[in-house]
Amino acid sequence: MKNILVLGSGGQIGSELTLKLREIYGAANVVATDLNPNRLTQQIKDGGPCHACDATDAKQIAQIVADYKIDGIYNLVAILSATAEKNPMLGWNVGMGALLNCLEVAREYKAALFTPSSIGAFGPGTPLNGTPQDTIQRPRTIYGVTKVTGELLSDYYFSRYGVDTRSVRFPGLISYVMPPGGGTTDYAVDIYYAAVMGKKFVCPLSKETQLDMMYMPDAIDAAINIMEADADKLIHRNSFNVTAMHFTPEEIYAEIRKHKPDFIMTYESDPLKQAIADLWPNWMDDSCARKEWGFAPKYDLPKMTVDMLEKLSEKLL
Ligand code: NAD
Ligand code: AKB
Repeated sequence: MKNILVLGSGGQIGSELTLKLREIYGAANVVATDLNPNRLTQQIKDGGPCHACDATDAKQIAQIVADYKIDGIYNLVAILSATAEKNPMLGWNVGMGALLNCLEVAREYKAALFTPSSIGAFGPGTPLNGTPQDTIQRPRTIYGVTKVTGELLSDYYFSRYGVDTRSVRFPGLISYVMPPGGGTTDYAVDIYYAAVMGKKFVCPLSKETQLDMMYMPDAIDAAINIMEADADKLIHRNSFNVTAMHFTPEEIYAEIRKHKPDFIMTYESDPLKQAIADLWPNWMDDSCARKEWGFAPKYDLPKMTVDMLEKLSEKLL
């Protein structure tokens, strides 16, 4: 890829991915866009081309792709699980609208396309421990339904039209840069903010809710490395299981307390988030990603915790 378009650059992933892509491919060659350009960080605005773009309008995407001779698109536009469940039509229209437009534009302009899937693509009937790469996917959330549909459509455009679609099923992503946008796994970011600010944290998930997670630098590397992977080595495409760690609220709490012994967490269930989390994997098998394109995350829970606490202290205190 030489010229890249990022849709949703103002979000949790986009804020960091856009900067890393500019480092690698050159600042002038990575176009940052968002529905709401005010969400773009100053660093992104100052560092290279930026535009407002509504990904549910195919013409807006096509215009930027034509103007900048784009040959790679990172489509990060979606409504995350908890927010989408409160407004299912919004979740469907935004997630599927953006994806279909990206697929059509990618087909017309021969661009490669990355669209993240999620652990939300699983549901009842899926083995929750060691969730295999190829398994039952019958999610009960609108977010999950859009993710499974997205995986299928992306594979369809590859096999039917040769569009170079690739993606990963991200677990909950943890970052100190941009707060998360309405997901079920947000607690694993919020808990660090509370710990650094010296506030009590009320966890919305139960003590024993185990979920896959990943620190943002590993997620950014995964998004870039899969797009750079040798196509001949890919048996799968949409989407690869990827994970870096899995823990319960008790385990992340204990890890933070090693550094902040006075930090207090209590529990108050959020029934919507709990119901969603209960149907997501405890841990996924990501051996296909490791074998087919060398996925190798660098951060585990202890290493991430040290970095999160250090970076958030610099940012907040
Ligand atoms: P986010 O909600 O933080 O960011 C999404 C961005 O898209 C926002 O800046 C928003 O303004 C923008 N947007 C919304 N509607 C738009 C539209 N019509 N046109 C253009 N932009 C629009 O999301 P994120 O956490 O960065 O997630 C990005 C992708 O990764 C999504 O597909 C999400 O499902 C997936 N994912 C995220 C996580 C996670 O933990 N963050 C985990 C698994 C998968
Ligand atoms: C969410 O909780 O909705 C996201 C995800 C895991 O897809 N963080």
